[in-house]
Amino acid sequence: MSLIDRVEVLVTAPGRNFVTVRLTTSDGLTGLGDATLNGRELAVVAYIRDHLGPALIGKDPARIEDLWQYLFKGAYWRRGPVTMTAIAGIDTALWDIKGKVAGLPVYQLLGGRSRSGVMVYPHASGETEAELFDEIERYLDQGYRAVRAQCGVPGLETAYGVGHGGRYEPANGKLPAEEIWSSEAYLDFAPRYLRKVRERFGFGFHLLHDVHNRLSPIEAARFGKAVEECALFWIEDPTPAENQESFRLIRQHTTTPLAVGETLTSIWDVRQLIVEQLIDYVRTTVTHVGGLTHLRRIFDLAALYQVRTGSHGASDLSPVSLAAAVHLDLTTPNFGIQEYMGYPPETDEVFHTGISLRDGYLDVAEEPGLGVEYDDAAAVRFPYNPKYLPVARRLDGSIHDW
Ligand code: KDG
Ligand code: MG
Repeated sequence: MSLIDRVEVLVTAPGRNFVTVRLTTSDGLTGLGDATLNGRELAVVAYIRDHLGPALIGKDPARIEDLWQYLFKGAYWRRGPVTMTAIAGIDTALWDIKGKVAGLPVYQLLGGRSRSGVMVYPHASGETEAELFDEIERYLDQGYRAVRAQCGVPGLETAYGVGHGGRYEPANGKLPAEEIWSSEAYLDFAPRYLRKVRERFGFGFHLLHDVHNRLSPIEAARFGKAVEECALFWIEDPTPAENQESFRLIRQHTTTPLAVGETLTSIWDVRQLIVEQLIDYVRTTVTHVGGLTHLRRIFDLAALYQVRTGSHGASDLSPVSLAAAVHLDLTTPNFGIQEYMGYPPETDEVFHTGISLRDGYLDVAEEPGLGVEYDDAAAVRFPYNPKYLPVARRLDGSIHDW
């Protein structure tokens, strides 16, 4: 019988930091999983290297479900981003191995295709409206069917989601940078530029917007109402979701669809949002909810309540994460949309994938497993580069949700 022989945690920074789990079996098969937690990478590395990894040696890699329960339920200390990201790296690598053993792509193991491609949305952003409009135009010209729009807010030097001269990358400081936030300025400006986007480009594509937890429930309700005429695909993270019941208030006031989940790490964190139909899209991602084993459970719960999926897919999730997401998206009946920012060329030097993009839809190559190769020789050329996400302060200097 083939057993888990080796557990490696690989850290590389080809464009940005990524943590990758590589499992090797006694008959020489390898599986990859993404375990990147932006700005907290080494906490996950230590958790796998010092705690989970040693317990996996000699275990049967075919028993994915039992290993998941062993790492989650068996651990006593459970949930939370570090734990769930570590479990995700291992779980995803086990699915990769199972696919290789079966000689089948992972989406076949999950039930086969429900669709021919995975609709994605890229990020259009600008410090000014003119820059934002240029980016939207560029994406629409490339055939994307959905675009997320974020614009700098006049009077605020930085705004969430806006790149400064290039790709948007929020993790940018050796220590957390401090950004200034004003909900009043944002609430005044954002509905106006979103309306202009529709006036200029029409309604023939899906328009998305990320509020990034910046509003209170009643402010979010007002925002949702103010943008109803824009027919948004969703507003994302309108308010922090620790108080899941606070979404009732937003729901009572607006028909703008709501999406939540990128920082939530288990089915328990989204249970109420789903079963009370307080959201329309659940955005949990394979890398931060314990891997495919747990994510598909969340998606199945969501299906019972007409909640669709829209997994987080920022470029601080590695191509291994994207591949796993696309395999699951292909099979999920209640799939909605997948976030996709693409990667810089350095990232593609380390992670070789057969993922293709056509007419705004992603697909995977028909390789066994996840279809991703990790290039060790390239990876060592990009050593770990510690970076933090910023913090946000209100105009009076007090800390706000970032
Ligand atoms: O690591 C944090 C980023 O992934 C996050 O800020 C990006 O909100 C985000 C998104 O929707 O892509
Ligand atoms: Mg977001």
